[in-house]
Amino acid sequence: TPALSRTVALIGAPTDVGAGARGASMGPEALRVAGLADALRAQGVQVLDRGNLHGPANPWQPAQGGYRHLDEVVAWNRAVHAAVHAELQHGHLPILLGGDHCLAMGSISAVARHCRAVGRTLRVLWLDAHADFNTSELTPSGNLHGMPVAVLCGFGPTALTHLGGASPALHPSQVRQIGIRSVDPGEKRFVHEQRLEVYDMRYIDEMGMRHTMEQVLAGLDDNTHLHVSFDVDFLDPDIAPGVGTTVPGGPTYREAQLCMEMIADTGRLGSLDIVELNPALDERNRTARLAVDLVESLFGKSTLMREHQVRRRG
Ligand code: 5AB
Ligand code: MN
Ligand code: MN
Ligand code: MN
Repeated sequence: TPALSRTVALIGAPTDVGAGARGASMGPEALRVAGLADALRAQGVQVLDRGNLHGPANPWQPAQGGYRHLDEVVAWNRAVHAAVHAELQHGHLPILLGGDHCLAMGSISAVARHCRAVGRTLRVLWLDAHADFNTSELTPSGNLHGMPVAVLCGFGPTALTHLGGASPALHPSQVRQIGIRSVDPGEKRFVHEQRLEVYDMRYIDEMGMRHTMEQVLAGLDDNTHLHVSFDVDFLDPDIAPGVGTTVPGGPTYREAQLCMEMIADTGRLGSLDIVELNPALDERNRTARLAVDLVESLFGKSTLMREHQVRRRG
């Protein structure tokens, strides 16, 4: 499978309105400073940096009716939805630079709308320590970054579930969750009830990342659009301290690389979110640099060497 030779559009969404800690709003610039655009160009991808979207400030208020900052989250996600949808219509591969993970409501609803229009099959890979499947009744925090998967599956306030017109944007069977290790009690029941396909850390420990990704990527075909929603807290906090909600026991550097490499090998990556990076909690931008390193693998960094080795072994 050749490296993806597509045009990528970087879209910054500098906000932390959906998060429980301040600082993810600095994520887009940290990723740029870490060299994201040049790293992608080195993989033979053409890069258009669209700059940053604009939206309301973070009012830092308590939850109302089970949601914190609902109006602000709606405003940001409308902007993200429009920007991501426009790039897809131009045939570009959008990369959303978050910002917190509530922004996946806007990006994935746009991807789902585009796939519906062009008759593509969408599969979403959710790389995260968390399931992000809370509702206003289940949430312990009211933070909307803990709810995007539920909202995309049709559970949430209408202004968010209908960002892309039709609702739900996704059926739970289109989602694969990888790296999960922190799920709230009510959220866990709901994950089971909706039959989300979860490859949690216990599964990865027992079966290995290679087998895990073989399951995650099984059944793809030439009509599949893969969306990767990469919450940086997916990674073990020893290698990725710059996130608001660290959970110990995540994938190692090599496990994360293999995960990205196996996605690259499919040649089906169509869109990407990089979210929850929190430079205020990072050490000299090292988590941002790691995220860039992993994105290089996601765009085929190891492919050439691998083809060479496979050929040599005969
Ligand atoms: B993230 C928690 N489940 O709902 C909640 O980082 C954490 O986008 C959510 O995965 C973490 O508040 C959201 C306790
Ligand atoms: Mn998340
Ligand atoms: Mn998370
Ligand atoms: Mn987080």
